[in-house]
Amino acid sequence: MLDEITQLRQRAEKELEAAGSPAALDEWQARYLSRKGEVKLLLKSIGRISDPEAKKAVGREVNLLSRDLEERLEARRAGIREEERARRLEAEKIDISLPSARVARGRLHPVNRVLREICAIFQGMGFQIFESPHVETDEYNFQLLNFPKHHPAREMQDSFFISEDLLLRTHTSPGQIHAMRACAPEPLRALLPGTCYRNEAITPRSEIQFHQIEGLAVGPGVSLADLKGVLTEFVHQFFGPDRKVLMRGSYFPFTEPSVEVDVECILCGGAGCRLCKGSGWLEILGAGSVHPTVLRNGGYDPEEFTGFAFGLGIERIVMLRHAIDDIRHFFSGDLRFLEQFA
Ligand code: FA5
Repeated sequence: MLDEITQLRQRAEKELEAAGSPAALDEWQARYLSRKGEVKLLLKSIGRISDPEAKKAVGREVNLLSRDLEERLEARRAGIREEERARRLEAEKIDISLPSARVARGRLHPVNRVLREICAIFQGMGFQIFESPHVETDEYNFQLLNFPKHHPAREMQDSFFISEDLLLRTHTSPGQIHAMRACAPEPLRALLPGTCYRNEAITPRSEIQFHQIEGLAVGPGVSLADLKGVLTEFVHQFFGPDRKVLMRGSYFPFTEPSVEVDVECILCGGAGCRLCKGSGWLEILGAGSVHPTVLRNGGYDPEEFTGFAFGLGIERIVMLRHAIDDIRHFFSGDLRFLEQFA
């Protein structure tokens, strides 16, 4: 009987080695180790041995065989799992030596770049950035800035109306009221950059959508001289330290007095050329002392507080700096234009 056990062991081990898949292992397990498997049958046949010593010895051998085969089966299962994993890894291997597809890197739009540059100059003079809504009420865009309904000054800023009372802001000046109402009665220095919208004929110098930066300073004793100092410092930092600045009288309903600010022509240095149309000066912004009514609308007592405000158009400044002849290039989506500002 011991010979029989040895033969069974050899046969089972050989077949186990040959089983190469989980299904073949299941079959092997059924054949040798299941309830009706050969090992169990062997165990049952022990009952027929009459000699107790021999019975014990055979019993021990069969148990040993059963345990060994169980262990070998588990080891073989693990081996097959490992072989399969290795095969899968080999099949799914990624060739990382292949160069990747080039990802085009974006960069700031020239308008945004100049906008940030200008903001940084004014931030250096203590101005703080505020954001205000693009969709405004008629009250904020016009009335609180001293443009009553039907006032002829509204002609200067033809608007896109969403309803009778709502419109796309035509300038960043309504932000003055938002900033003042947020800060009054504390003094403030605010900067309001953003997009503006006007119902205008599109020409090489005018778009229906463009960007402005509004500046506002309010405090006791803030004067037009402070405005001139701040704007001269800005011109010197942005256009160059030798550029002259000219303030001319103008009109805006929300500033009194109002001025238009010119910078010495960057092309001819003031001699007169095609760019400055022979005048030697280029207009860059509108400004003035904040009107007392506007101060009051913002929550300040005009007897105690004064202020100045200015508003500059970014596109026209970028056009000046890079000698761009048509504002429509900026948002035409033509990459050949934009890539020149890498
Ligand atoms: C204003 O919008 C005033 N809110 C500026 C201001 C602020 C005055 C604070 C006083 C105090 P104006 O309409 O001139 O002013 O516009 C200011 C600038 O915005 C212009 O100089 C120009 O650079 C730019 N701008 C105006 N309309 C257009 C347009 N259609 N396309 C491109 N840029 C424009």
